[in-house]
Amino acid sequence: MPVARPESSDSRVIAHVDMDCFYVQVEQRRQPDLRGQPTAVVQYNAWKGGGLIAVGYEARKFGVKRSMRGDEAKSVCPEIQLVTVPVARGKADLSIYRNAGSEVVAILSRKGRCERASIDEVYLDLTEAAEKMLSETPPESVEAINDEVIKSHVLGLSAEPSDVRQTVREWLCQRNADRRDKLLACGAFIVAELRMQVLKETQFTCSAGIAHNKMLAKLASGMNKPAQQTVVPFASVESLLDPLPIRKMKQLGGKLGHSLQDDLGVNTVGDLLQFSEEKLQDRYGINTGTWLWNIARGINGDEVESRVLPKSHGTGKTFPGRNCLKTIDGIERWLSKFSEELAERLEADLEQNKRIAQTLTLHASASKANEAQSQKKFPSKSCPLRYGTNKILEDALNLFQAGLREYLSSSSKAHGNGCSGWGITNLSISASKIVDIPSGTCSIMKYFHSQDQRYPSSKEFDDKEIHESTALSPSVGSESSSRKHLLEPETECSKDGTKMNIVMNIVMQAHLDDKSRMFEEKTQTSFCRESLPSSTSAKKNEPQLDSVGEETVIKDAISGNRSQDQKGKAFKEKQGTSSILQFFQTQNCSSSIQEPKEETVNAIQETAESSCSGKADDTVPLESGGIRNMHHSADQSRVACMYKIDEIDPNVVDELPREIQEEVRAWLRPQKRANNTTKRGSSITHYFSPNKNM
Ligand code: TTP
Repeated sequence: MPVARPESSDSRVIAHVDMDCFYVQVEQRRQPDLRGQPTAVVQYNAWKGGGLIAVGYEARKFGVKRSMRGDEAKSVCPEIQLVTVPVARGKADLSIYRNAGSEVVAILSRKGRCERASIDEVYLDLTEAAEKMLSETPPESVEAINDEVIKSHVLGLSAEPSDVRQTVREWLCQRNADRRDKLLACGAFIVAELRMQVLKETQFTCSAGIAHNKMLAKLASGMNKPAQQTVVPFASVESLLDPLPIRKMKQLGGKLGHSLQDDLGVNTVGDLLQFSEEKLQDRYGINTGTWLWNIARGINGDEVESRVLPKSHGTGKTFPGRNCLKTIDGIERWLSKFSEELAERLEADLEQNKRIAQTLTLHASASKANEAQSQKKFPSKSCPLRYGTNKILEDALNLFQAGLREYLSSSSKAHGNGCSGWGITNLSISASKIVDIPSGTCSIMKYFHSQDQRYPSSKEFDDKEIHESTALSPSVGSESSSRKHLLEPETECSKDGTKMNIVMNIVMQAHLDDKSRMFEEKTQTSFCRESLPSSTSAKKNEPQLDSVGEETVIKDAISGNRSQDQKGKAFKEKQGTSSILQFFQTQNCSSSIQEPKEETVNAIQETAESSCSGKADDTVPLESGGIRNMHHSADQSRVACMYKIDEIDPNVVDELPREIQEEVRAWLRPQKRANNTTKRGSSITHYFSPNKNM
């Protein structure tokens, strides 16, 4: 749903930079012989020459379009060079394009806040840089204006073709202009400079839109391509928006756009101007009504987020027509490849960027075997993400099974009889809710990562763990509302919360892994699904969707990775380790560890430091790497373990592996200083007390 945000200021300078025929440029850089030749990049599937996914501008002149297949492109442009996307694991491997996008982002982010919006698009907030230029070297003082700036398209300027350059120069340098337009003129200088730098360092061209908000900048960036930039002066906003087909606007391509057309007769953005805000609110609700009223006037307060790294990692494949997947074995084979790739990318993100992802989402589309199914979408499903190829595979399969059950049951209900046929035409998994690991956590992560993932945790999902994912895009895994504030990185407070979250996660997982290991040794029963052929493991783990009551539960996000020879070494060396386990035993927390049949889930809830958050009830679920349930409910076998960060007993640190004790102590110190009302000397029992008053 669109969110109506008032503009913080209409004197912002926002740029949207979009690479030109991006994959083609990447391929032309790899194979310089292709430069200047009509070129397109085609998908891996060779049917009819493969589907075109990127078309170079030379090929566009011949009428080649992205909607064509290679054979058709050849018929309209016999000289066209078709390059197949690189392939790995039987599917397209986009890493060269992703990495090329990162090169560009690194350059563009030099001048202001930078938001990577997709593999080849970036928003920049250049307000500060433009203000600096305006005060220090305003455009009229620049003696030799670079040609790239003069080539800017300034919307609303009218001039004879022979005078265009002079008219643009005059607009850029006008002394008496509105300050907001002067800032945009400075933005044009800065963006031209950045684009030239991108070309110099990467050999890629890009186009850009420069305006006072994201919406207008994005609209403008595609207006003059390739390798050009377009500025939207204040006075031109209305004429830009007026004729735009309403369905072309972001968020209006779907139902809302249809309703505007069918119910209100609104076909262009200009048509919207005739409706009052109240009328739009009456019809579409307060938020959407205001948002519509705003966009008709070019008002958009969305901030450029500071994000140079991707928001999510996703991988998938389409299986059109007869290639659709019809068996669980087939699904598993592909999920296995996807899991491997996703795990590799998550590892790289952790290693290079110190980030962890928290949500795994599975998306699928099913072919429509009958009328009932044609009305039903295969539901996307999410769950907390566990690291490691096999764990991702296991969880993805469980998500698939859960989605399939729902899909089939609703189809057969609608159909009134059994309906078991299914065929998957599109399958993907993604990792989202990516957060930074707070500084100082890295060595801890390394500690656990240096060891194998030998002991996976719970194999079964619970209804409360598998979330319906409403997001259509793989990049956005949806979360239940009670989890929305999990590991919010924005505030210092939440950073500390995250820090502790991770530490406690590790502590819990390490201990519970230890416990499960003991159990395993005792019973000679292997929980180690990785030791089984993946198909066996996955099938054995078909989810039993038991309910655990109303509380949202969170399973582990960070796997404790431990090698066989090192397993439990650090913990077993420590006599004190057992006290945490004992505590859980006495609290019945670990009762289900003893009973593998009573598979439940882990959830430990942590209360975020209320003094920071300003909300006493700001409970944050702590993702536990454990194996069994720690959840509080009327059922005493599930105990909620609540703690406050500021009440952490420093003694708990003694229970950690020696290698990381110092680091954790350092984290706790500022917490203690920050709150001198903290009760000291509380015991581990007190600290984990399930009955603690939050
Ligand atoms: P776009 O920015 O949509 O297009 P483009 O960069 O190829 O061309 P333009 O100059 O018109 O912006 O997409 C960026 C890349 O994303 C594109 O080069 C290939 C890839 N892509 C796909 O793989 N599939 C798709 O359906 C689309 C639209 C893009």
